[in-house]
Amino acid sequence: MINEKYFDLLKKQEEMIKRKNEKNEDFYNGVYDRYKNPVITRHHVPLHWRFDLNKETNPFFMERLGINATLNAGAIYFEGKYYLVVRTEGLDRKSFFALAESENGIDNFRFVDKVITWEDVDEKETNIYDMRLVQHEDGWIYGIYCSESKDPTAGEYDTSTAIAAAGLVRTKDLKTWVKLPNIETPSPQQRNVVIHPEFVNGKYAFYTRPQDGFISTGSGGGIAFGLCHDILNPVIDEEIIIHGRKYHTVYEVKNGQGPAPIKTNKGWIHIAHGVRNTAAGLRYVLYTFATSLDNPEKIIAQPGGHFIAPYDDERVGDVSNVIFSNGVIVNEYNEVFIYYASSDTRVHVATTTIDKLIDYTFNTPEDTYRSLSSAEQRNKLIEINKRLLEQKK
Ligand code: M1P
Repeated sequence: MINEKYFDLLKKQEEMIKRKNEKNEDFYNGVYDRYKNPVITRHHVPLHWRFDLNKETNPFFMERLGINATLNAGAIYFEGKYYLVVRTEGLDRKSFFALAESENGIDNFRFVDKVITWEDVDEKETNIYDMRLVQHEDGWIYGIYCSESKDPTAGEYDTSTAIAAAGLVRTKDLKTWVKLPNIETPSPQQRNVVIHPEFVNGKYAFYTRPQDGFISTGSGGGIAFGLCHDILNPVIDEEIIIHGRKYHTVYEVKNGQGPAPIKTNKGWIHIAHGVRNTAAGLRYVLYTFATSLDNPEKIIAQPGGHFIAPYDDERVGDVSNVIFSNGVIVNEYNEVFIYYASSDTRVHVATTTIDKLIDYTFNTPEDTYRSLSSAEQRNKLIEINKRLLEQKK
């Protein structure tokens, strides 16, 4: 017998899921639109994934397996629908992947079927998260995620030092997932690894993020590029930093490739996250840069400053002051859907177009790296505008 409370909650949840998402008209920067509601929150997770519906075994209708957060979602446009592989975190801190679909990419996202699993080949793997979903030209859809385990060399009383590795799976239908070996790189720690959608010199190409520590970059850091010839035995022998950390930028402390780069006629446009330290802890923002079409490791444009930063309510959550993106979709109309999580808690969308993304990435002035040079950069803009405004008088 199903508890009646289930039907009450289901009705409320349906109303919330079916709610139309509208552009947030209070926000304007000409680059992208923000929306009033997040596209996925923990309240979107189906009730039967959380509650035991049976009145006899759950007389108080308690949530047996609650959800803490839904965040960092991989994204793909597949057979005309917008899919997210959402990092879904239970109350036990363990993240898992869950597929959600929508017809328009902006609202009505619904979790599909049941939680994604694959062959469990590594019993030391403790946590999995932040999948990048990439349709590769070899015909497979690859998912690269962070596979985290306890550092076996941690001292007896150290219960938190961990090792991050790049887990690899692939699928053709988003239903059946094949586990491949983790990607080996020279770095002892590896998160934010992304496969490039095309072969480069006949090889699989990857963006990596070498680090010495699980959290701290140490001597590592920066977005690196590396090649591998065999995806079934994925070994990247060399990681070359293509976009490093730099003093007094939004990526001073660390950075990482977001989703796979977007191919445009001007170059590959990358959306990455950059991290700096503040008195209130780390601040994560998104920034963009472009690399050459012929040579995706060569930077050809890098606008200064952040592209998306925490805004209003986005600032607060489990890990406040964080914007993180590992999913973007470009549809057949060259509309761009950037899925980003705020404060490690919920997923939002920002929409723009390929033309706007190109204009932003290639025409936004670069960081001058010094205050007075930045002031001059701004004064130039003011002078040009003043002349224009005077002509209008
Ligand atoms: O808490 C903010 C983010 O921290 C990590 O990012 P990075 O890999 O750059 O250190 C990740 O754990 C990410 O999931 C998280 O959103």
